[in-house]
Amino acid sequence: MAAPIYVLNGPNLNLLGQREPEIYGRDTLGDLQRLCDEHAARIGASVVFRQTNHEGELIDWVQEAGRAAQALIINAAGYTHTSIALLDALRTLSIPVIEVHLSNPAAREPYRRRSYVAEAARGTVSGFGALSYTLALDAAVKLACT
Ligand code: CA2
Repeated sequence: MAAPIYVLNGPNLNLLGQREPEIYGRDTLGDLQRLCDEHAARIGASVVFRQTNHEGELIDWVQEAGRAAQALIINAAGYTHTSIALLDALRTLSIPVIEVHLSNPAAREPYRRRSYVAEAARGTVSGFGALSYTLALDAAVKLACT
């Protein structure tokens, strides 16, 4: 059995579906997890799906992914735009890293235009709501095979 793909989610994403549906859609985090599990099964992969509101925990999981995953998909939420500690952790990985966002930060407030995560990622999928995650899974499987 191949190693799983880690899908890590950062702060406030536990509130998905409850606020700002015009920006983030109506899917809950549980819906997203189900979608990822189902899509992974279709493409012959498995997923470890987690969310945290804590920067240090996110970094612990990034390090764990480096030991246990074939690829990492990360929606670091607000930490995308602020965390050099997270960037340092991502930079230590030799597996493919894919940045993912529900919304399109480039089309929003100027402070969302800077992504530290992007500096360590092979690529970014953003702006497609839940579809961003399944597109990222497709990319992760392809990248992990090459
Ligand atoms: O679009 C994305 O996926 C973001 O990573 C979401 C982050 C935001 O800071 C990034 O710029 C883009 C915010 C996550 C907050 O999640 C909420 C979900 C529902 C209601 C309120 C916040």
